[in-house]
Amino acid sequence: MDLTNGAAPLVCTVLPTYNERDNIDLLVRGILDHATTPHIVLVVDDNSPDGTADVVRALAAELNTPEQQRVMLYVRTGQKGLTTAIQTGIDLAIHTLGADIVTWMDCDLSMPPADVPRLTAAIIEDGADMAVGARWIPGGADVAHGLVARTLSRVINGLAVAMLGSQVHDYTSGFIAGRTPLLRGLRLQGDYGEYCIDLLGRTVRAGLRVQEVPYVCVPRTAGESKTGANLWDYLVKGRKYVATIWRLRRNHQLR
Ligand SMILES: Nc1nc2c(ncn2[C@@H]2O[C@H](COP(=O)(O)OP(=O)(O)OP(=O)(O)O)[C@@H](O)[C@H]2O)c(=O)[nH]1
Ligand SMILES: [Mg+2]
Repeated sequence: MDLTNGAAPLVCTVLPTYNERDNIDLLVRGILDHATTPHIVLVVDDNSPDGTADVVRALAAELNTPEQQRVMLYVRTGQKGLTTAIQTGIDLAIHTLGADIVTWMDCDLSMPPADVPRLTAAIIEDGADMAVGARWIPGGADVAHGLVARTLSRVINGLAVAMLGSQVHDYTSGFIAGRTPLLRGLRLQGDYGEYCIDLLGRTVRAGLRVQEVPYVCVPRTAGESKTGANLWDYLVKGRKYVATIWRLRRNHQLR
């Protein structure tokens, strides 16, 4: 779809969930309340034992009408994992729902739902191919994580900027919006932050336009982190992130 031809584009926000019962209601309502274009929220839940899917079913029953489906749920039973959940959501958003723009974010309310239209505006109004919510630019911040996690994130993102390009300063963001034609040709690969470095790195290196939108990452108040929060976990993740940056850089040089 030509986003400049005046018709309002359809945006689909993919929400990957595992045990987010106490966050998902507020998040879905927040996204729909702030939406500035036709908007569908698609929750991809990995059969969470805490009953996240039941909360989404209740929301769908309340907010959907025969004319307008605003809340959709896809429950996966045979598969688990953040990256494949997002990819499943992107595929459904594009091929089943006909979305023009797909966005996704964490569901722990650490990424403010009010910022979703700022990401889509970067595409619709400013002509970007992809928009990324960024903590490490003026106006952005991370008040969710401690000093060690913030420092490691800044060091890894500094390395990514030096090796992959300075269009992006938060390669591990996970708060993304992309045009359908771009996303249709891409497959996410890697775990958690790795997939994000890989996606943004490939997009930047392909010469496409990525626009950053500052956002403030706030602490999760309900539910538990799935990625752990001790120094060892951060170092294990960090090693994988550096390996991803290095692989992208080497592949580009070889080409
Ligand atoms: N569908 C699905 N979603 C997942 C899975 N693991 C994590 N998620 C979701 O991915 C998002 C990020 O998970 P978090 O636990 O917040 O991980 P994180 O943001 O790296 O960790 P914190 O920095 O501690 O918040 C949340 O929306 C989770 O519910 C999974 O296996 N399947
Ligand atoms: Mg989180």
